[in-house]
Amino acid sequence: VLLCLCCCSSWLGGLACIFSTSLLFQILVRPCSNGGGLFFCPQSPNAPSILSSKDRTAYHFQPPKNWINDPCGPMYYNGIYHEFYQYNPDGSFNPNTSYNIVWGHSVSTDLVNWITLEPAIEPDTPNDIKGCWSGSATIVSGDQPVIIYTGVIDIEKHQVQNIALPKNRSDPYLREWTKAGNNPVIQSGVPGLNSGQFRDPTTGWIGPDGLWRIAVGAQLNGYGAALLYKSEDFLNWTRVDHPLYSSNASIMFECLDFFAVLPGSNNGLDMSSAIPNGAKHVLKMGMNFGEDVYVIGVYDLKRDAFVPDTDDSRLWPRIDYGNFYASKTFFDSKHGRRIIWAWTTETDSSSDDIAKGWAGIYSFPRTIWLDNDGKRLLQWPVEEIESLRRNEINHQELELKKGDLFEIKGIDTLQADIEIDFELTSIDDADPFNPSWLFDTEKHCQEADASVHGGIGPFGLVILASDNMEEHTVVHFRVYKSQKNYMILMCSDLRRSSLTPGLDTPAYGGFFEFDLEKERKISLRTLIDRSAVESFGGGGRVCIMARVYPVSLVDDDHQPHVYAFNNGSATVRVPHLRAWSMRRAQVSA
Ligand code: DQQ
Repeated sequence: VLLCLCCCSSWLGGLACIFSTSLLFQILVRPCSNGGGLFFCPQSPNAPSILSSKDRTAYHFQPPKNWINDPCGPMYYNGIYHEFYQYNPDGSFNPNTSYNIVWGHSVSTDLVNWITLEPAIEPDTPNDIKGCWSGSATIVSGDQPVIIYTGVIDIEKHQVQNIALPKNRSDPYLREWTKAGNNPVIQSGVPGLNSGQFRDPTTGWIGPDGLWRIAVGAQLNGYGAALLYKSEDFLNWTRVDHPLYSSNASIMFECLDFFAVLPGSNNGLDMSSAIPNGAKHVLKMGMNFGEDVYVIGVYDLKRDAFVPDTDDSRLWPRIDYGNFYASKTFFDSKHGRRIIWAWTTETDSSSDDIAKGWAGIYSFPRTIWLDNDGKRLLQWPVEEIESLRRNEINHQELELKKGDLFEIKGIDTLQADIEIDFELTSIDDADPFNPSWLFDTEKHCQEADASVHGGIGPFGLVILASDNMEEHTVVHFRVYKSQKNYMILMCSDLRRSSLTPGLDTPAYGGFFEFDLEKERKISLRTLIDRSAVESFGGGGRVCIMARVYPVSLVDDDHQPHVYAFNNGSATVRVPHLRAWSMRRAQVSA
């Protein structure tokens, strides 16, 4: 069904409905192109506030109320998944200056539905009196869960590392935690270390000498470092005299994560056991206080140091190119997989957050593994998400010519899971790739937005679109030919997502290399959850998490629209399009 679109009614002084889709993009873009965006329409001067209960997500994790930031210490223990999180018990504002952040605690049996418990760790000793900051959980000797976390000890925010243990291991939910008598187990006191930038200990791993190791993020001599510590019993720690890794790519590494992956396998590896030969290691670093970057490399056991495949930090990929920070992985021994999730902020104002009574969500838990070529991590929502699917709709063998839009109907377009494959009918029309785009992909997504015709692409999804297209979010691909291979650009362009002024609405973007000679299909999966839009491109090679607050959700009783589109010269086929409405998960009770 090729649709009728109504756009820019106020600007054109009347309702313009366009039935012919071949000229659709040209016509839409021309009268509205002064802003440079597809479907660009002038914004209403008095756009209403975003405040709407419709913005609260239905299946992305968040506690019933208040502010959250980093995920902390995720683990699977005795049949239960535990999620701890930086939580402000006092309200839905950033507690940065109130010094009262605690470890919130929720549990689940399926990573989809969650039960909220009382906070697990609160600032009540001199070793954490100004805040219990981020950290990790390790299951020691197969059955002893141990949390190691950062304590803030004064208003200058000096930091130390502390341990907490479950009070009663036979409580299935591990509700109560006791702080170790020998806290702090790690203090700063290292020459060149900034003790106000010394935090977020990793999950432990076992070295070839049978000793435990952890890394702590730090600023050492002005640069980012992963300080390395060793222990026999996980309680008493000594520093190794060189860092696991350090780099001038950032002045500090926050929320480090260090784990092994096996090329060619999507099974996870347990860092508490011996790592098989041939495994690669991944160091994930929170850089520049907002970007989760990873580097694949080798763990040199002799030197006890991580050696990245490339030191050129400009080439380090992001775990996710959108609103996604402080991510944490854990080994799920129930399914033998590694799981990752991260904090996604609100992008509205802090006064809106206070009025809403909540702020911050988590990306949906994703399985994470190494691509066959050993160069890239792949991520995909855990399969348990499928328990939320209902009302499947299915289309096959669609053809999208330049300018075509195809409306996806029959699902709840506010809460949906959409899987679509785009098959290229020819790859000869790919425009040449310019490697400098890699260094500012967001800029390239703005310049080459969905209204700019390319040889192959843009094609993708238009989602959360209002009736008249004044508001819409576009997730799209563009195909380029590089010297060696094909490079695919994926963008999640939020610039027209809401009429509300003052929101943060970037055009996020990331590139991935793809062998189109071998495989002509580029897949896109997008999870729509009210104000969350989480997309997985090329089978999870590029992921983009985003937040949007369309005004039409506030006032409108009817559903937003979702379309598949193509605006490139080459026709693309859609061999399969499947979409589902998504039930509400138990995440807020
Ligand atoms: N958030 C925590 C810190 C961490 C930062 C404090 C990253 O431990 O470095 O809430 O978002």
